Amino acid sequence: MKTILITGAGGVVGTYLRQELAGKYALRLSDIRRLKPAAGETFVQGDIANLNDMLRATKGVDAFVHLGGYSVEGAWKDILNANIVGCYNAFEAARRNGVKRVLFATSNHAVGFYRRDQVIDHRVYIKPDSRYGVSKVFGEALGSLYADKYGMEVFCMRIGNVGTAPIDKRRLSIWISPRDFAQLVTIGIEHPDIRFEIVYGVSNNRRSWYDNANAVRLGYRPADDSEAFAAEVLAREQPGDARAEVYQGGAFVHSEAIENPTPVPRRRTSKVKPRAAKKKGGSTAKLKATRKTPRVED
Ligand code: 15L
Repeated sequence: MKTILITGAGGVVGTYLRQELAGKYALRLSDIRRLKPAAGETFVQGDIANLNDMLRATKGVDAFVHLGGYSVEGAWKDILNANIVGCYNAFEAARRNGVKRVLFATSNHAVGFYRRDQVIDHRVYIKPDSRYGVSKVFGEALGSLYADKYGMEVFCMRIGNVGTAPIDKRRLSIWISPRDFAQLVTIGIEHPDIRFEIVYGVSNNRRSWYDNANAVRLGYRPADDSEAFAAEVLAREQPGDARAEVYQGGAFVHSEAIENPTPVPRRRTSKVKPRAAKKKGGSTAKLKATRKTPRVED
């Protein structure tokens, strides 16, 4: 069984991924905060801004899913440490430890300044909508360098918004279900012919802004479509900022700081420990993001 490192394993996306990949891989989790590994998991606590921590985490793994970092728009020093220094450490530690296959969690915000009336593919010129988006472009560029210069195999997923349901109108176009995300990650781990690829991490949404032909070429067959939630989502939608409505990145195009809109999922089994699920008897859909300041390694 392959051993897969997941950084930022305690965040929203990491928690879903652990649930979806359980039993398929030996999972090595890493996070800045302590996590309790379940059966089939091991844990290495570490800060991605520290190269030595990343060298410990990447030792002996077959592939590396780099989710760790600052997950929304925020202060430059936070983005710099987590997403620029942290991303460099991730690729460099993988290289030094001979880990060829790296899956990088980039974001729709690398291209968030494209308009909503445009359909874009993986070859378009980058148009980041925030400092956060710029940091994701940096990670893509670094991945390209490490692929060309050091022969690494780099799979960049421009993730939309991962969750069990889309949370608003914008997310109807960029939503990805946990099982579709796991399918994409599995392609990134298993596909025999990856050098450097960019794909969109979105489900098969009718309202998508992406031509995800590159993911389809590599075998991606997403099972879910946000349209099933559209009536409910649109009925509760409030009019937003006019500028944000024009661009794919939404509020990221004008805000200086953004809260993570997605709560960490409640555990599905007793194996994964939840963080945000504080309300007694509350469902995932009812939970609000309890965190005021987004953390490093989300
Ligand atoms: C992202 O890149 C963030 O990591 C996530 O928290 C969401 O804000 C998402 O984009 C989004 O655009 O909804």
